[in-house]
Amino acid sequence: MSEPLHTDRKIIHVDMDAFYASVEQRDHPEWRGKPIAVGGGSRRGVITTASYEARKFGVRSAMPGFKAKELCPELIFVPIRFDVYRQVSGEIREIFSRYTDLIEPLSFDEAFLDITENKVGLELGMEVARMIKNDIQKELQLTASAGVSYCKFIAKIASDMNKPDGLTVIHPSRAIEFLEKLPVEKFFGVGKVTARRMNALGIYTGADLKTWTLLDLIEKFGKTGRFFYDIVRGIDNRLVKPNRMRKSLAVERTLHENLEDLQALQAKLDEVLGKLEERLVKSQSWGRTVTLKLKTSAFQILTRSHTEDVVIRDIIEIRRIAHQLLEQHQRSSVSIRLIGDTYSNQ
Ligand code: TTP
Ligand code: MG
Repeated sequence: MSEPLHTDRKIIHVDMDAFYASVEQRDHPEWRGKPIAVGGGSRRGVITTASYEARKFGVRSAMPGFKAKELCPELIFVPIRFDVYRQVSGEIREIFSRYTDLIEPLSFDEAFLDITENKVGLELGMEVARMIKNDIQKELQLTASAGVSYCKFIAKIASDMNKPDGLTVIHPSRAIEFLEKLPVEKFFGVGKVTARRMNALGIYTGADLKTWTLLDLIEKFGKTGRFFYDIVRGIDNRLVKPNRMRKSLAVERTLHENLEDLQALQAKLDEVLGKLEERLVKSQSWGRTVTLKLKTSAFQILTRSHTEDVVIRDIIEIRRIAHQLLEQHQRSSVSIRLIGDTYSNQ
């Protein structure tokens, strides 16, 4: 049933350390070595990220500014400068392009690189990663962490393992053991809600996931179940797709007959969400907004959106929001001929 392991590729995942905060400390020497938070200075704002000095106090991305200040009274709030981060992101990409053209950016500060064949003719992925990190350090005065493995999933987890300034290689021969030990929270799409559900089922690590059949995983976790099934077995054949930074994922479906019954529409929404999850698992890109789209039998297009301040990183949470939007809307029992769902906005 499962596909063979393809372990002959070399993939690097690069992720900048405390990206916005590091750029601010680089450009403002007076903030170096100090706890800073980017954004969150307004009364109700949340912070985008914090310097490592601030993280020692427990300050984190997505935390309300007032709470961060409670944890770290010395905290300096600095304004967000998206234009500068976008510019630096371009400079980082230029460095990547010296080594390969197979670059898939996931956000301003992270990208996958396929360096199986690389422009500098190096054999070891680790050597290429080290050179990239060096270039970034020397030319941009910033640090990056890199993960190297034979597939995207493991490379991405590896880049997060020894932050900041980390370089972690997971050789294919160690992959299975590594995945078995991995806590479920590290798997794609598993946020707090899904982790709680898994824990309740006795699933805490990759090894626990592995004892489940494909059918049971699909039944409990939808399309993402198949991803879990494959990934704990080290199977991830997704290619590095150049220049494909996704802004949104959208799926919609025209119904065979107009529907106004909530339950019937919920079933259709589940189909749409299943398809969306399938694509989400492939792209593994995050968003903060879930949008429900409906077309009425009178061809009127209606959208209902919900945006969170922080990225929604949980598949069950995305489902819950979409269903809530539908329930709210269908209180007025409109006759519907098309239903769709979009997940967007990093
Ligand atoms: P991350 O790579 O998640 O975080 P980071 O680079 O700040 O820190 P780390 O060393 O752990 O990688 O995100 C990259 C940037 O995206 C981050 O600097 C700020 C922004 N961001 C938000 O705006 N909101 C968020 O919720 C998160 C997590 C990040
Ligand atoms: Mg980062």
